[in-house]
Amino acid sequence: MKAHARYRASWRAVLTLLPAAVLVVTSHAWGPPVAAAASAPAGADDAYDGSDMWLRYPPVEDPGLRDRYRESATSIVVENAGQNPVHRHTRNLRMEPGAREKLVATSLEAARDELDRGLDGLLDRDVPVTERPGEPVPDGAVVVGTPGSSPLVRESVPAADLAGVGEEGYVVRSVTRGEGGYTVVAGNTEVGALYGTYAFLRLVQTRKPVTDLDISESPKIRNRHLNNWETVRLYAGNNADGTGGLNGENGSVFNFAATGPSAGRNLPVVLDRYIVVARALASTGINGITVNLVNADNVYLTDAYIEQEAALADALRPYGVTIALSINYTAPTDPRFAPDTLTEAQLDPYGDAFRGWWNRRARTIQQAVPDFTGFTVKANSEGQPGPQDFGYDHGDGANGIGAALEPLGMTVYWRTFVYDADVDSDRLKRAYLEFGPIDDEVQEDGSEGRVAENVFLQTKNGPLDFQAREPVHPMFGRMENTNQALELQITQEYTGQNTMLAYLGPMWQEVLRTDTYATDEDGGLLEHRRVGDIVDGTAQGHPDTAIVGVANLGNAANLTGHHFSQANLYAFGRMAWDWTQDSGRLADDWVRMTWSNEGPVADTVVRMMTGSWEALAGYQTPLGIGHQFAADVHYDPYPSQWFVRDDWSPVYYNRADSAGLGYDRSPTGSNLAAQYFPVLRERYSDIRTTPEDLLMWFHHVPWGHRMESGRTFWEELVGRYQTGVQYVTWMREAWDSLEPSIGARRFAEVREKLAAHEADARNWRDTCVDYWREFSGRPMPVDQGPASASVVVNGQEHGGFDLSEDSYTIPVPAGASPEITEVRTRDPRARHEIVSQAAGVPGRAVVKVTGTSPFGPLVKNYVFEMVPGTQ
Ligand code: BDP
Repeated sequence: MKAHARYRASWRAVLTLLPAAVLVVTSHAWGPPVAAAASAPAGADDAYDGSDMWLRYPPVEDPGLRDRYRESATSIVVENAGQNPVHRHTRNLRMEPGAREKLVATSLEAARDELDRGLDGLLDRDVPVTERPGEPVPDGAVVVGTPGSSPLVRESVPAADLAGVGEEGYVVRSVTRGEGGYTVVAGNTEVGALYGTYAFLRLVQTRKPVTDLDISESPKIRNRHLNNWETVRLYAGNNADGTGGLNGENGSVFNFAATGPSAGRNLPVVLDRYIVVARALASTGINGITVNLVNADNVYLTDAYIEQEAALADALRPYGVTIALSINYTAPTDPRFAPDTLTEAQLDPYGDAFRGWWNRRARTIQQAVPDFTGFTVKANSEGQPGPQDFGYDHGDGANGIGAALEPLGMTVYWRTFVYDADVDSDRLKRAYLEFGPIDDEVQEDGSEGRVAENVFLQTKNGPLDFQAREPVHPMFGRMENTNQALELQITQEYTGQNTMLAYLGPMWQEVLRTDTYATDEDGGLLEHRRVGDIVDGTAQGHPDTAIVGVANLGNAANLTGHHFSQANLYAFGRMAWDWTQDSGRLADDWVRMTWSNEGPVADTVVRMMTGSWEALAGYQTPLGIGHQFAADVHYDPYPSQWFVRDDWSPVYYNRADSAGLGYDRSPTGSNLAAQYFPVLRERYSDIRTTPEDLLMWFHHVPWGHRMESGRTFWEELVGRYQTGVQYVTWMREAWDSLEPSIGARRFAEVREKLAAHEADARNWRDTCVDYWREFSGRPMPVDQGPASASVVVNGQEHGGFDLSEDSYTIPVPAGASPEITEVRTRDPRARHEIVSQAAGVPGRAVVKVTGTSPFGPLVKNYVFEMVPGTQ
C-alpha cells in the first residue's frame, strides 16, 4: 500500500497546482486580457505550423508534475499487439517517401504507438514499450488491450465491468496491487482500447490526475461520421485564396487525381496528413467518413477509384474509421460504367435493373473494402437528379438503393436538404412537407412509415442551411418511424470561413439540448425529447443512430485553414461521442492539448472561444434574421441582394419594410410554426413568447417592438451588431497579450486573421445597419450597451455616442485643456482606461472601455479628436 499511498499524496499536490480554470469556464468575472506568463511553455515552438493538430505532446512544463506522471507511466505494455491484423486490400500500400507517420496493421499497434509517442513527448523521456512484461507487471505500467489479446487485461478488469461498455467503449482503471499498481486501458474490441488510450493520454495532455482512475465510457451514438465535401466550401486548401490548387493538388485532404509535381502523391500512396487525420478522428471517436462531395462525381464509383478508396480505407482501418461514398442517383446511366449501364427508363427504384445495378457496384466496392459503410445521397436538391425526375418520391428512391445495399449490410444516408419551390412558398417548410407524409404512411402490414430500416434520413440541424443560429429542424422527433441522422456543418461556410475565429461547440450544444417537446401517440410529452435524445435513439427507441459533420479538412499545413477551426472538428467528434458534454469543457481540453497548459493563457484562449459564436451571430445575423450573405460565396453581407431565385436571396429572408424586419412564419404568415410539436408551435406562433434570438425566424418584427431589455427592437438590433464587433475587438487584444506564450508562427497567423476578422465584422455591422436604417427611418441609437461611456473635458460631459463610429469629435474652447478628467461608464461594472490624452488642440485621446455581455467581455476603444471650438 505504501507506494500507492505515495501516489495519492503526490496527487494531492498536483491538484493544488491545477488551476481552478479547468472547471470554471463559464463562471468568470471577465477580466482584462491576462498579462503574459513569465515563461513560455515548452509547446511554444516558433516554427510549428499546427500540423499535429491536438496530438502534439510537448513536455509537461512543471518538473514536479512531470515526475509524478513519470511514476504513473513507467512502461507501456501491449500484449499480442499484432495478433489481429486488420484487412488490407492494397498490396503496395505505402507511405509517401520521407514520411514521419507510419502504417500500422492493428488497432492495438496504433494504440501502442500513440502511447509511445505521447508519453515520450509529454514525459520527456523514453518510456519503454513491451509485449511481455514478465511477472509481476511493473509498477506504473500502462497496460492496453482487450480480454482476447491480453491475459493481463483479462485478469485486471472483470468481464462484467467490460460488458457494460459495448463494442466501442472502454474502461480505464488504476489497479492497486500490493504496494504498487498499474493502469489498465481495456476495450472489448481493439478499437475500444484505442479510444481508451486517447482518453488516457488526454488526461496527461490536460494535466489531470492519472491515479485512482475508474473511467467507463461508451458512445451514445453509433455512427459518428464526417462528410468530406472535398474542395467545396473548403477553407483549408493550401494556396493563398484557400481553395487549393498548389502543386497540382486540388485542396482536398485526400489526393485521388493530383497532377504535375504531386502526380506521385495520389492514393495508394499514403500521405502523412492522412494518418494525422486518422489519429485525430480516432482520438475523438469519429468512426466514418464519406470521402467525396455530396454533389457526387460518378468517377468515385469507377473501378480505378475504388482501388484508391480501398487504399485509403486500408490506411484508416486500424484507427476505427470506415469509409462511405456520396453517389449520384443516375450513376447507372453513366457511360463510364459501360457495358454495365442502364437507360433512364430502367431507373425505376422498384425495378430489378436499378436495384441490381446498385447492388453490383456496392458489391464490387465491398470486395475491396469489406467494411464499406454505404452511400450518402443528395437527390432532387440543388440540381442533383433524383427519383422525382422519374415519377417517384424520396421514399421510393431511398428504399430502392436501400434494398440494393441491404444484403450487403450497408446503409443509405438520404439527405433531406430539399427545397422544391413548388411545394410551398416558404423554403423552410418544404422538407417536412415532402418527408413527413412518407413517415406517416400506413404500410400493408399495418405499420407506419415507408422508409426502410437501413436508411437514415440525414437532416441539417435547422430548416434553412447552416446559418449561425437557426431554430432546430421541425423534422426532429416528427419522423417517429424513420431513422434520423443529424447533419452539422463543421466547415465554416456561413460562420466566417477561414478568416473568423468562431468556435461552434456552443452552437451544437444549443442544438442538441433543444427541447423538441415531442409527444407520443396520445399527445403526452416524451420523457426524453431533446434533439440529442432523438438522435441517440433514446427518445423514440431507434436502434441505429447517426450524427454527421460536414468536415473542414483540407491540404493546408494545419489541415483546417484557421488554427482555431481545428477546435470545431475536435468538438464535433467529442459531442458525437457524447452529446451531453459541455462545449466549454471541450474547449478547455482542446486548448490545453493545442496551445498551452499555463492556467491564465489557457483560460484566456478558452474565453476567446466560448463567446465567439454568439458574437458572430450578433454581428452577422442577430435576433434570428437568416441568410444575409452575398450570394454563393457566403462570407460578406449583402442584405439588399436579390439573386437568381427568391430563396437564395437575402431580401427573401429579411422582408425589410417600413413596418419592420423578419419573416412571418407564425399563423398569420407561412405558419412554419405549425410543423413543430404543440409547445414549440405555440411558443413560436406568438411574438411575445418567441425567444428573442429566434424572433425574426418567426415574425415580421415592428421597429418599435419592445424587447426584454426595455429597448425598442431597432435599438436592440443595432446593439447586437455593435456588441458582436466589440467582442471581436476584445478577442484581438486578448490574443495580442498572449504573444510571449505562443509559438511565433501560429501566433502571427492567428493575429493576422483576427485583424481581418475585426474589419469584416465591422463591415457586417455597418452594411446591415445602414440598410435597415433606410427602412426603419429611425435615428442611430446612442450611448446604449455595456461598453457605453461619456467623458468629461474642461468640466463638460460629452456623451451621446453612436457606438458604431470609430471616432468622435470634441470641441475644446481656446485656452482650455483637452484633458479627459473623468470617464463615466453607463454600466457600473464596466472598466475604463485612458490610454492616451491629447497633447494639445487639435489632438487625439483614446479611452478603452471594457464591458461585459452575456457571452463574454467587450472592448470599445473610443478615439476622441479634440478640435478647436465652443462647447
Ligand atoms: C449549402 C452549400 C452547398 C451544398 C449544400 C448541401 O452552399 O454548396 O452543396 O449546402 O448541403 O450550404 O448540399
